[in-house]
Amino acid sequence: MAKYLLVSFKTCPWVQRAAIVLREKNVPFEFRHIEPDNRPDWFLAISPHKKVPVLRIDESVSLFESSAIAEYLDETIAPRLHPEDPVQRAINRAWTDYVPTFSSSVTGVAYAADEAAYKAAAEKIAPAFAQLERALEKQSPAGPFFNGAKYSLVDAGYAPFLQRYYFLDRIRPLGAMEKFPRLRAWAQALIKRPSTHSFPEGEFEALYRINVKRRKAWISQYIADVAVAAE
Ligand SMILES: N[C@@H](CCC(=O)N[C@@H](CS)C(=O)NCC(=O)O)C(=O)O
Repeated sequence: MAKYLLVSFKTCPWVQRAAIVLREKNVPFEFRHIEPDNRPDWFLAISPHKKVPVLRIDESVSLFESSAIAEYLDETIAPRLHPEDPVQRAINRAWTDYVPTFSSSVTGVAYAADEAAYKAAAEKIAPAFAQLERALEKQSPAGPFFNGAKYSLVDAGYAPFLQRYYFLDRIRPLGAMEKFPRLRAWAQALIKRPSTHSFPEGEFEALYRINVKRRKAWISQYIADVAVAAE
């Protein structure tokens, strides 16, 4: 098997998506964490947009963009996470295309610079959740994953952001999830899945809080203790 190196910032959700796909496929890989404020020259040379993730393969090829990395891994390593049916595959791709819109509602809350920006971002969460609730009604009436029983690339795309919603809700309650039972059950199933986690859960939530504080986000003031454990 090829040698895989995943270059990462510890709390990056897009890196987490790529790591989840590697774990779902039981692929051994080296995780190399670099600091956002001190990106080494070797990294800048292989990352066109200076962003993580980069997946380096056999020390010769560098792939970037988490969606492209996920698709590449799915095309080259079993088990296939995309559905076999082309229509279902198109529907799945359409919903992974919605990840950036969905994620911006969550990260908008996390990194809002003032209360007005926080409130404006928080108001976008329920409409985004409603979209996903409707998609789940069609795709997965019985759960637990996006396509029902079988885990897919859609699950890997949303897991990091659904996890962060709970991190934010524990810093300052947002109360949006309660109105969407299917989404809530999906989020819980993803959080329970071992592949979601690159770090022990409590440690990761603390790292996330430190990152929110580092960015001097408005909600930082509500972080009394970075070490509050996950539920
Ligand atoms: N669309 C990209 C997003 C990657 C991304 O935004 N990564 C962030 C860290 S979570 C980054 O490297 N930011 C550095 C920068 O913008 O300079 C993907 O899916 O891989």
